[in-house]
Amino acid sequence: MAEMIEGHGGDLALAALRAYGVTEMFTLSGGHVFPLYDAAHKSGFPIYDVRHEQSAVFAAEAVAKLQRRPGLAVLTAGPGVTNGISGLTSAFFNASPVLVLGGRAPAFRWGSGSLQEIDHVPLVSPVTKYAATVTGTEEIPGEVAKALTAALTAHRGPAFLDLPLEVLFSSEDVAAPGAPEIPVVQPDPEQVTQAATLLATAERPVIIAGSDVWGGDAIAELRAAAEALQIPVFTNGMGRGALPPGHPLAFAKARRPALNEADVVAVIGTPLDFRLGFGEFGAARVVHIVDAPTQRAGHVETAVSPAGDLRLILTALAEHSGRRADHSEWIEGLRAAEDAGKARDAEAMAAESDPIKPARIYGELRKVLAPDAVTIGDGGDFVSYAGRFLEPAQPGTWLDPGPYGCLGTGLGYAMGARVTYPDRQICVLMGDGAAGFSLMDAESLARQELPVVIVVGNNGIWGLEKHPMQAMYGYDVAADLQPGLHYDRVVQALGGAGETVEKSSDLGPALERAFDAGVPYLVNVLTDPADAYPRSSNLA
Ligand SMILES: Cc1ncc(C[n+]2csc(CCOP(=O)(O)OP(=O)(O)O)c2C)c(N)n1
Ligand SMILES: [Mg+2]
Repeated sequence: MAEMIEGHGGDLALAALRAYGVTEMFTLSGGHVFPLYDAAHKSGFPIYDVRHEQSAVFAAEAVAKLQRRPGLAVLTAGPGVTNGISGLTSAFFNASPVLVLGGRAPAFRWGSGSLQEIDHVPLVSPVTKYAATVTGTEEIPGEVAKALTAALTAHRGPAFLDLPLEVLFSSEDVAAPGAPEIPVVQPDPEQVTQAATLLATAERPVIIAGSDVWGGDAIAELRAAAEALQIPVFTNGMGRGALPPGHPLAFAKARRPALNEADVVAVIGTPLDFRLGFGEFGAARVVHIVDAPTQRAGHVETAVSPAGDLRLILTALAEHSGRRADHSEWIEGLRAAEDAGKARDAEAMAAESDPIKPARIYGELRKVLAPDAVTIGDGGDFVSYAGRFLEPAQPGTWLDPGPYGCLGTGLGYAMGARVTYPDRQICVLMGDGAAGFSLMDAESLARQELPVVIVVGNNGIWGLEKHPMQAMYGYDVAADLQPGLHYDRVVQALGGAGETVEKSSDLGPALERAFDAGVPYLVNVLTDPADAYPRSSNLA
């Protein structure tokens, strides 16, 4: 006989969540969701709270991205849920298995004008894989299981459930949920063989690997495939660091020559979107390897597009036994371009200038970051530089907002990262504009003893908007911030610490102090507002 669980809706939800490996919730208080808090409080399930609901969803997303298991945000009815929609949308674009549990005005008097009465489901349906209202207390475990199964099935993504007040507060005695069963998407073996043949026989093949390779736990299989077929690998998103920086097939700087000259480009686990020039690589044939048929590109013609579990597909590529072209000359040529790019970067990262240029900040940061440090980008130009100058040494350590490009992920992602890794360096690279979205959560981090380092590239402008607007119109509006502001003092006022840096020689010691501080610490670096990230193409 199935084991029974008994309790109010909060107890039932938590029992189901635990079965799927959820170990904490991120939330901002509201009476509609009290039973979820009660269940957590009684059973020692950690609750982390924030100052804006979007930080709760971003924190849950960081947990989902870093740990490849569901992240949970609990949001109160109405504005709690609507404040979380940018977070849900980011999770949707990033294939992050986030579950948002929302409170909901009582069903029994729906339409009478209860506080915060709104039907959330139509609002969140377009940006979730599963969205439903739970109509009875006894249905809670089954609905949580359905939502999490959808979230964890490739192509992964967020799910949403809302729980009417009386459904969550009532008690029931129901069967405990069984062990999770996540379906594996089987690729078509013909297509996989076709892809393997194309790559093995190409003269100048390139692999670009993205977030789903990490999310699908296929990093080792990617490496095996690249090594077996001898193909240079570029990465983006959570794929960064998939091959360690010193690996003979790991490339970052030679992207332009690689994509201009390649005859076959395999894009694995990432969409053919603006980050990849929409999948047009000159004369190259494109192999698009995706984790589910829904992810095949509709806007560009591909040579072949195997869809299914990336571990299975990449293992098949590694085991391909047909004819292979020799790629060593191609790899050597790219290595020369890579080395030249690295030398240029090293020069920029060491350059003295007054005011400081962002490149120098990353030069100093690289000296103090441990190989397993988690770095988080939240901003415009300052984060483009982070993407260029920081080289994650391990996969699953770089968090960017992804193709939805939502500013404001910073401190939410930092909270999720700190909860995931209590002892690693966690470092947010933040624009001064981006700081406005989440800096208040320095209070949440300080109060809950979650130290992180925040490095603000403070150019006094919305740089990524001001420079293009100047170039386009010869003037700019709505692109200025107050120059020289002391964002470090904001964090000090909220229970953390920090300092302002104006000279490049002061950067190193300031960063050392920041990582040793044991409290949220903001290093406010005044940078050159005239410096603009060079954007000559949408491959940036
Ligand atoms: C929520 C949201 N609002 C607006 C934008 C548009 N946007 C993209 S980058 C950017 C400027 C960011 O400025 P800052 O954080 O100071 O970084 P900087 O470019 O100055 O280095 C803006 C406004 C966005 N991506 N997301
Ligand atoms: Mg700025």
